[in-house]
Amino acid sequence: MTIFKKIIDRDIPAKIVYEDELCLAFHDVNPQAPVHVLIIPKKEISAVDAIQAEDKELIGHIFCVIPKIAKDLGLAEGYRVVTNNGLLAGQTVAHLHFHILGGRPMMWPPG
Ligand code: DGP
Repeated sequence: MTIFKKIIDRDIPAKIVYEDELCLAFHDVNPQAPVHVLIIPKKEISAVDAIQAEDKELIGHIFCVIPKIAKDLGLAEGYRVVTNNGLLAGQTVAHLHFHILGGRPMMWPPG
């Protein structure tokens, strides 16, 4: 079981900013920007690589929710959505998550 499943189950605390039947969003414990929120499916999907065709609606739903969260967090001027897939990309938690980063200018290319 991952740490994010424990957050979904309320076994460990998190600063939750959004929740519905399909997904949960909460502040990252190690923020890389003034605003750094993670949005995760409640379904246990380990990574982008593990997304199945049956998850299309769920993933689409998450991307419909992201702009609402960004607006609520005051990111009208722009924000970045990032997902790390696999070790080389720096994925450290094996539960699919999208980082929502904002509140400062973002560099490109990313590191
Ligand atoms: P990634 O490296 O893409 O797998 O991102 C995992 C993120 O999860 C990382 O930015 C730190 C965050 N994180 C890890 N453990 C916890 C936790 O227990 N609570 C919260 N809120 N965030 C966590």
